[in-house]
Amino acid sequence: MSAPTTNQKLLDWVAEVETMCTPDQVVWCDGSKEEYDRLMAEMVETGMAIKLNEEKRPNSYAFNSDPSDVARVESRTFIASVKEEDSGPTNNWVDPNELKKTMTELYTGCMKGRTMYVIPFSMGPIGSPIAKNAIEITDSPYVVTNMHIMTRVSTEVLRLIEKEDFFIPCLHSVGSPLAEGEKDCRWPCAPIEDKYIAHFPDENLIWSYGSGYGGNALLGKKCLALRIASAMAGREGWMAEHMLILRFISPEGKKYHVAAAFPSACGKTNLAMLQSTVPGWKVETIGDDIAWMKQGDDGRLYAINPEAGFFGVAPFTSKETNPMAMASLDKDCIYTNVVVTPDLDVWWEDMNVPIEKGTDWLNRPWTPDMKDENGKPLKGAHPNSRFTAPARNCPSICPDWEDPAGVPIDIFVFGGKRTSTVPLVHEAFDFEQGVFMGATASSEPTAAALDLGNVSLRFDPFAMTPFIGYHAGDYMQHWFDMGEKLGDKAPKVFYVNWFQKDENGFIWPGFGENSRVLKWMCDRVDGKVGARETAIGLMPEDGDINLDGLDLSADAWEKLMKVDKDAYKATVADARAYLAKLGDKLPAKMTEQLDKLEARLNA
Ligand code: GTP
Ligand code: SPV
Ligand code: MN
Repeated sequence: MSAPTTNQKLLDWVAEVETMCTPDQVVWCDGSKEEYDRLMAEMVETGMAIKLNEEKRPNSYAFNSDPSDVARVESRTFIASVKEEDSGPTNNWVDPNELKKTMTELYTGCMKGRTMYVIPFSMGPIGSPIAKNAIEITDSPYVVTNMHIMTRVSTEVLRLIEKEDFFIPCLHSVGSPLAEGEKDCRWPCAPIEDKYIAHFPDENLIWSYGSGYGGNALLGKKCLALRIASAMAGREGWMAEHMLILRFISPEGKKYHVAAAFPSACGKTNLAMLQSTVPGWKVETIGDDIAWMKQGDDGRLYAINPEAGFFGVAPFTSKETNPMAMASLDKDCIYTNVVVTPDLDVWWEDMNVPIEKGTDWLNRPWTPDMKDENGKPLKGAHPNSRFTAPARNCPSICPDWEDPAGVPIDIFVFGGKRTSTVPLVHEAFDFEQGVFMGATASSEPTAAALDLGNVSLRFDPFAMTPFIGYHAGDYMQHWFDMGEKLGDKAPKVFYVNWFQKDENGFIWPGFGENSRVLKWMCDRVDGKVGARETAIGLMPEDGDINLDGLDLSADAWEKLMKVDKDAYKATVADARAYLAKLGDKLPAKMTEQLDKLEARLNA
């Protein structure tokens, strides 16, 4: 196949990779439906993909991964900056030359027996001034089809690359060459010790080897749009954040824009697609995972979603909890590690749909009464099973979601999963305290990463711990600097926790009911309601969050709103120890905020 571009940089890079990886053939992708259908047909033919029931799930497919390749692996993720101090304590660092040497050995001959796909894609609307043009080279047709949904794959991107003579090179291989005549397996990948998710921020380069899983293999997402982009943003004065973006519209038609950062599997997709229970108020979805934000000419902060689809957590997604996500799954989707039913539909835990039997994510016959080795129900879908859905399928998608100018952010929200201590909602006294709240956010671990070990709680600054492409201290300072630039145009900052538990489970009903909390935030933005001062921040006055119709006792509400000073004092001590790891890159403003919080708690 002759190359459909004249850009010499790109031709040279593709030739170099081809020489190193020695694929059987090279295919340049164009993002067409014909290409998608052809690759899917090939994968169905080889048994990698299952074509789902055309009546129930038109144009949709299911995949099961290798049991070892189900999530991101933070221990195998590297920020290989030239200077070690540019990587920082939240990242694994290796000298870039050394890492390239190690990985070049792995890449040598790694595509034998496979096709090398060259994918031109844009993060953000093609041609928009905020968008980035990139090329992913991969030997995985699963990656190509997922990239079709998650990014804008198009030959138009090649034209822009020719014009600008710039692209972000992203190299991916599953790391599983085939011997002459060897039959491929269902999900090729390399053993954990050979997996590398590598970033070279000084040259905007991504090298990923050995994993086929989303966050490790769809390189436009976490690798480009967060790790490489956050490093660029830090240098250039904008922001690349692990945030959903939504528009909340009042009955009078006033629009409020919210960007919210929760760690992986902590509720971004759900909040982004929320069905408001506040009469007359409505949510429109703009993005569910990543926000790129720049200051506009009017001084405000404008956000775009660089993605084109949702790579969402399947378990717990149901018509009751997230009807907009369920509707997005009606057609044109890819499912990974879910249960496939005998009539070729999909199922997962807490979907609230009855099931008699199916094939589980490990490809075994499965029934819902089966137990694991501990006597607990044997899950049919992996806890980190995912759907890949086009954003255009979502009924709540905002008409302006692809506006290259973005939307002006009024409200930042931080949060995480905390079964105790952290109240339902509080507001920062000012932007600086808001940055402190984001920087000291914490959460209980989820199934979205493989190797977080047995920790019960981890600090997760801005929900970005696994995604900061540079030194976390410099990154925190960048947040303070943005605050200074934005001045009185900076968004108001809030912290939420939907996840407090008592003996009966979650205290707060969550999901659609979270709109009641969003409504309070909008009232605060408009100065319509006051707030009471507490040691940790501003909290709602009684009655300002409408609780009509909720099955919530006065006791339960008190628990949800309690500021447990002793527990917070312990957190301050933990935060000090955690932040000490940033050494002399810890912003002075962070220490100042810690001292102030401690003083308020002791007052
Ligand atoms: P990533 O895609 O990994 O970045 O995650 P995400 O933040 O988009 O997470 P998602 O919205 O998929 O949430 C994952 C989990 O949080 C699921 O188990 C949800 O059911 C649960 N969840 C989300 N919102 C709520 C809520 O308001 N209350 C409760 N109890 N659970 C929630
Ligand atoms: C996350 O883990 O935060 C995700 C899923 O959004 S993945 O893209 O696989 O990292
Ligand atoms: Mn995410």
